[in-house]
Amino acid sequence: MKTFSQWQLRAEFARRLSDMYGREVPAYTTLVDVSRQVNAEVLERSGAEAERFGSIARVTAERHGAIRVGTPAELRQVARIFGALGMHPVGFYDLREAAASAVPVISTAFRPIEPAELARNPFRVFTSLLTPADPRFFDDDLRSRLETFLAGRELFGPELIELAERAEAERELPEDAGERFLELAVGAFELSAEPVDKAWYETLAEVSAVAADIGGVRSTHINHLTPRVLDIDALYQAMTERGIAMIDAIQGPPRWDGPDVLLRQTSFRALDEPRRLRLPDGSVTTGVLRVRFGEVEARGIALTRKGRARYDELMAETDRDTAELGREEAARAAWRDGFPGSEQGLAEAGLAYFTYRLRADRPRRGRPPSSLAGLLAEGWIEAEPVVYEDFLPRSAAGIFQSNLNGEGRRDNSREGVRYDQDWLSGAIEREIHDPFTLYERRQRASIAALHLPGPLHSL
Ligand code: OOG
Ligand code: NI
Repeated sequence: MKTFSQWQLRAEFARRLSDMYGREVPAYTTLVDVSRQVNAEVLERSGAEAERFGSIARVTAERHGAIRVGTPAELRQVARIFGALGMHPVGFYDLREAAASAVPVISTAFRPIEPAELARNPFRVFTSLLTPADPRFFDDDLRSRLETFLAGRELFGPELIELAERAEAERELPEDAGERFLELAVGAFELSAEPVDKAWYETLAEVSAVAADIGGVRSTHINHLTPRVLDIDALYQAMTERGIAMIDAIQGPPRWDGPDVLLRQTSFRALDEPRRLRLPDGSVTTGVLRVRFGEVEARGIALTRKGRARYDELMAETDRDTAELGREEAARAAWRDGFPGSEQGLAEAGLAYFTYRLRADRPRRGRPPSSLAGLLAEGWIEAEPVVYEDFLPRSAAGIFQSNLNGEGRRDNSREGVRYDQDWLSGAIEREIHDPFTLYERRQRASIAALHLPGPLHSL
């Protein structure tokens, strides 16, 4: 009998979720279509160069999603479902601090961590947890009403959780069980038809639209699904030409002549969707809520800690110079002066991660040089960029904006629970992997696998 391995479950889950979301949010389908067109054009224009950051098969199937849950117990269930798919929590993001768009959540991303698994299917899900014990957002009364409401709902049924545990433990499922698991898992993230309690939803929306989205309803849903595109500037223009209004701009590094770095993203605002609302007198009416939106992204090279610090400085410099030069010009100037314009420059300055491998046409005689720089220069090895698999807090804060109408309400004078990475890891009851460590390990493993004689100096 056929079985589903973990990666097959992951790829199948991503595909079925995408089909479901496309039926529910037609603008998403437009985004996927336009991404495909743009990718085909880039492939034609640049050939093999276009696949430096992943094969076209990987990139075409590649998606990330975002979900939001209310309690540590719900988050642990999510971790089991993603664990079944070979996805592990990586990185910690605190979106409560973001200046203009603070939202009461902390987040991590579930994704594969092994290179072979990423190559098979890199599906990742940005996962946020509400922070009811942050008194800047919730007073004691609202916090306790919220916690009572959340304790009384069930997002994932026992059958789904049991199948997830089995898939995680056995690293595969027989065909029937796999089919059932996929059906239940995709179903858990569909938008529910159950009426929404209007007064309760609005109470939370006064604090934050994101709080209402998470804690104002008795179910959860995928709130966006993001295809990957090889030229995000071309995509932005094509979407605008089709009359779809995107958020102000593209988040992340600017368009420039140097290597693609980290992550660039853009999105369109949440759309009006008809929903059934329950009024205080018990009657049900139809209204509109805006909870789901579309996003698209381009991925580039993963930066080292040092590279990331440089990146953060350049973003700050861009902010400072924006008033004078305009954002695009300020960004271009900062990057031109402050960042290497080539992959080689990035490698030499230790700003980005690469994997190295022996070249087929390397010299067959003589002693190989004893440094990576020498090996590269004399044609013994070649470097391949490591693609960035994670998210950026600032872009994430920008993406949350797609859900926000007003600023919400916040009282900065009070302090509460310290929601840091250790706290989140304790809540999930799993280790949260450090993204830099994962990239570093990958670079090291590739150097070790060169099996060159003698000690090797790094660049
Ligand atoms: C998640 C926002 C973060 C991204 O791509 O940075 C995100 C959310 O809206 O729940 O998806
Ligand atoms: Ni996203």
